[in-house]
Amino acid sequence: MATSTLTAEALKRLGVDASSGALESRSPIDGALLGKVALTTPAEVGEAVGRAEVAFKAWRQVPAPRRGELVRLLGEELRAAKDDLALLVTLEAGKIRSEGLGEVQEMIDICDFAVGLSRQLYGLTLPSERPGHHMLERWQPLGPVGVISAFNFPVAVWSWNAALALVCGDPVIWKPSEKTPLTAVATQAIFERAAKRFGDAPANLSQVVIGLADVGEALVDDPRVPLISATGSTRMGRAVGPRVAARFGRSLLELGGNNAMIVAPSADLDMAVRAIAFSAVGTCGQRCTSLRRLIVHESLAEALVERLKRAYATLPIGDPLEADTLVGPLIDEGARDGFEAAIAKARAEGGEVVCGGERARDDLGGAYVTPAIVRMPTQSSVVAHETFAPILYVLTYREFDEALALQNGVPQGLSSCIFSTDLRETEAFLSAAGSDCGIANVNIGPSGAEIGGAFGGEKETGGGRESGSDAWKAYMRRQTQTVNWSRALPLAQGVKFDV
Ligand code: UN1
Repeated sequence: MATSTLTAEALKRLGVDASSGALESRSPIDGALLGKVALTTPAEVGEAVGRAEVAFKAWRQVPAPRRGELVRLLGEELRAAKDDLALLVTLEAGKIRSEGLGEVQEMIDICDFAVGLSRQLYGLTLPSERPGHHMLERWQPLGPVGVISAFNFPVAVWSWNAALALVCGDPVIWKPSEKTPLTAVATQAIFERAAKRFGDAPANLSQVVIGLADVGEALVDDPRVPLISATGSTRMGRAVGPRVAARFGRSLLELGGNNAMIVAPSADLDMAVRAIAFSAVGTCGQRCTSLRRLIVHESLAEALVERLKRAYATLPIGDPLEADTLVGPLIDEGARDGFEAAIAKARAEGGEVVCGGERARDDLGGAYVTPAIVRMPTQSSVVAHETFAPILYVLTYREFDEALALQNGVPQGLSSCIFSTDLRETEAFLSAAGSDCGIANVNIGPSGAEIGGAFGGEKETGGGRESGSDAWKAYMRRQTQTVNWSRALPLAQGVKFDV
């Protein structure tokens, strides 16, 4: 069935009208027009923030476990809508079906996590130095949260932010990628169903604003939005971070990754080959956690590259709606241009293209490519740069320290991993002097993280943490409280000030 028909039917089942508006959504699968949505103006962003402020004043007074109930209902609605929303993710972002379903599962998982969290927004009690006093540290709702998300996880990133923000007492204003507006509008409709079932939720707890950079800027510059959580390129983060800081706002940045795997002599190669294939070509190399650099012990390099070449030769590339496909399209022609430019640059820097690097499936009408493996003489500039496409650069090492230096020797710091069965190596990799990334894995690839851990990275990845662990603290304001229950007024540090 045509992508446009499938989209129309899924949108109808989800109760979404996407028939008019200035922004067209086109499928990366075949270029077909999927729907149209209205563009928000910067002035309308200001109005949305005003509505979020009103919602915040009411929502912050609702007990946190009750706020959790709204997120529980959101999780239920997502379960009911899982197939349709996942289908839209495939149609609009080009992910294979199983990855589209996985993305919606991440949304459900974070809702479950946040429901439990709504009873665990723990503060501290602290001993006071003064008699008859006690001190507390309490976490208070922060205010409207601006969420800026990318095309590659068009709905899950919103949910990592929204599920936490909502239990923390904060409304959310979401600017999705202009490449994936339909999945955003559909997610908003699902949220509204949950809010309706909840009953007395304030209006506008979740709002979507759609547009290009001017819409993002209006959100980023609004002093009524204390937190901007932005996912995208390092270039975008370089623009957003200083603007938010200039008004003393907080930002949570999830930017580029340039994730590596070290394959040591003791590695289980069967496992490594599978992990490499999933993390380097899954999502057509368009995860921020995608594997981009393979750092292989020189004794294994020939054999491993040979095995990978054989595995890559069997990859089914094509329409992600088809059950067997493992590699769908890149998001658009611009991404394919970037892929081809990187391959050319790699060659110019002395790289040997072992396989792939070509255009593929011109019959389908999307930007399909054959995933590439490129052996590089050194970690040159093309390798240090994140190209959002399936290119795996292969480097070799002799000593473990050399591998670690290569792994850490790029500007980005999101995810990393080692395949080794040598405890000394794996522990060194996980030690203070080991991987410098936000995520460090042993005997699994760099992508496909669970929601229970804090997700994010260091250096040019931006330093933010979303999702599990104590990432919720970014969505709250910390308040230190001191209470005097005595009949005297002793001053701290023994200061005397009698009047
Ligand atoms: C992203 O690519 O923006 O770890 C996030 C993973 C997913 C999240 C990726 N859970 O690959």
